[in-house]
Amino acid sequence: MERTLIIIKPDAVQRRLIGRIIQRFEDKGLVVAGMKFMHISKELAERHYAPHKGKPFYPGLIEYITGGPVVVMVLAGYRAIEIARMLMGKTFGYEAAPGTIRGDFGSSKTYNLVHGSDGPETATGEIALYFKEDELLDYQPASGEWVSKPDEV
Ligand code: IDP
Ligand code: MG
Repeated sequence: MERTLIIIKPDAVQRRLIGRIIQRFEDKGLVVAGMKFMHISKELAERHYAPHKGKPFYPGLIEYITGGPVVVMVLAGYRAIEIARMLMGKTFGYEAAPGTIRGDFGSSKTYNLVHGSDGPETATGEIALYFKEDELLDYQPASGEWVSKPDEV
């Protein structure tokens, strides 16, 4: 099963949207493989967002992601990366489609509620930033292939 790193960002935690955001991922069939509630340090934020260093929004992004506690999760499932990104919606809230997390809960460029890995290599690297392998659990959800059937044609 594919894994992706999801962060419920400080704005979503402050706005008490944790449950509703996790619900959307679960509803679609993704399962929680790991989860922690933490305050991201400046050092960790800089490692996570290293690809954006030098961009005009980078200082504000570091301030944002370190500005309060977050929920960090690894979600697992068939096509987990792509599905999570689709549920999140486009980066800027004002461009994100209704029905997506970002589209339904805000219109900000910076404060966009949720992070999700953007590809398999990014996912592997980001997961390693936040979790040790033994903190991630592999199991089959009881719904099994009624919700997600990887081998269908
Ligand atoms: P993504 O989160 O949809 O993958 P990225 O381009 O990787 O988007 O940007 C990382 C984060 O940086 C965004 O989620 C958002 O919080 C912030 N960000 C990106 N572009 C801008 C911008 O132009 N202005 C302000 N904040 C931005
Ligand atoms: Mg990104």
